[in-house]
Amino acid sequence: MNQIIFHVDLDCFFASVYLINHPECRNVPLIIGADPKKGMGRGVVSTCSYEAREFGVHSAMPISTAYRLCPHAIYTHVDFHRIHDVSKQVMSILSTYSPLFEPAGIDEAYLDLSDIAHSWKEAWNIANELKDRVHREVGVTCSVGISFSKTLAKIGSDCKKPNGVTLLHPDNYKSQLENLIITRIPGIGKKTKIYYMKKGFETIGDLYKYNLRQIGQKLGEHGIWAWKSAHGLDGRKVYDGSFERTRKSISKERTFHEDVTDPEIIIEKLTELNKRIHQSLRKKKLYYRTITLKIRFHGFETFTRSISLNNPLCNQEKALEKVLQLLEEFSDKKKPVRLIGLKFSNFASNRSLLQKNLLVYI
Ligand code: TTP
Ligand code: MG
Repeated sequence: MNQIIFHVDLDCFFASVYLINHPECRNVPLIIGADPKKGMGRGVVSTCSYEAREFGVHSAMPISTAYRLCPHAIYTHVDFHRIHDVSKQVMSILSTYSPLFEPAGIDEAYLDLSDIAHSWKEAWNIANELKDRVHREVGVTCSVGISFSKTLAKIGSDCKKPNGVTLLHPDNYKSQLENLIITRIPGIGKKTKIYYMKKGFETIGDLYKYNLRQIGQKLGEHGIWAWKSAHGLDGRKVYDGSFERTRKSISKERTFHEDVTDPEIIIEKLTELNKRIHQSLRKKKLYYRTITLKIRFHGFETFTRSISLNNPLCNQEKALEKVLQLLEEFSDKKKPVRLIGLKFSNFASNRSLLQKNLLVYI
């Protein structure tokens, strides 16, 4: 029997949170983000209601562009406090549907219903019940993708937004997805798209035209990954938070070709290491409580310094601040540096964070 996986994603989440307390703003364009300052504002759109999307407004767009497209919209700022609160309410409802529950961000989660739903029909009914319950109890809508892999469930949740349920089972997924643009596969972004377009692959259906061997010849390793993803063969399990017990730390270090005395170069390297480690931390959804800096001076004299955080964190900028504080402790050494390294450890999963009401949005 196939796995039965749900991907639940809240609709225009930050805007929906605002609408809970401002029902008078329903059914009109609503834009959440920076202050537009009559078109002169800086910053970006966080999200917007579906009514605003009809004017071409979208997340990450400069707020000045949004104002040009939709000057008559209601503009308001992000209320993180409320957003965390609503996210927590929704997640706690979702987690009652399966013990295999994985929050995947502030407004999305995966659920493994394989041992709970005994047919696609039953899964469909549960998804509709879940969606209605979230609406009834919290006042926001969500969309659900149901499928036999995480990737297809995620693609599915985006198919009938807002407030829709999409079922992609082994017999219908190809016909449902073949006309979608290839960027609907999570992991194929604007840059990778160009590679696929050049090779003549515009839609998900273009991947379905070939077998795996042919795809390997045409598109290489990346294409093989995309082909498998598009066929629901990603092999990813819904992760229930037990990862934190097996993974102890993530670290990276660099040895300089020549010993370095310029603090700018050391800071630049630490910034880069910090960025790269945070890319994997985000992917693995790991929140750390300890940051360690390692430094080796000319002559192999090696030191480590750690900082412990009160609350688990996964935030690149804040981590860099702490790393630079740790570096400061060596400022009187005045010796050439041979190696630097960073380690993030003492992890909490976002599941346990949710339980403790500490989810930090990154
Ligand atoms: P998304 O789920 O990507 O978007 P959404 O919920 O607003 O809309 P959709 O109905 O298409 O799912 O992101 C969740 C929230 O994250 C979003 O409401 C605001 C925030 N966000 C940003 O602040 N900046 C961004 O660039 C994106 C993509 C999201
Ligand atoms: Mg969303």
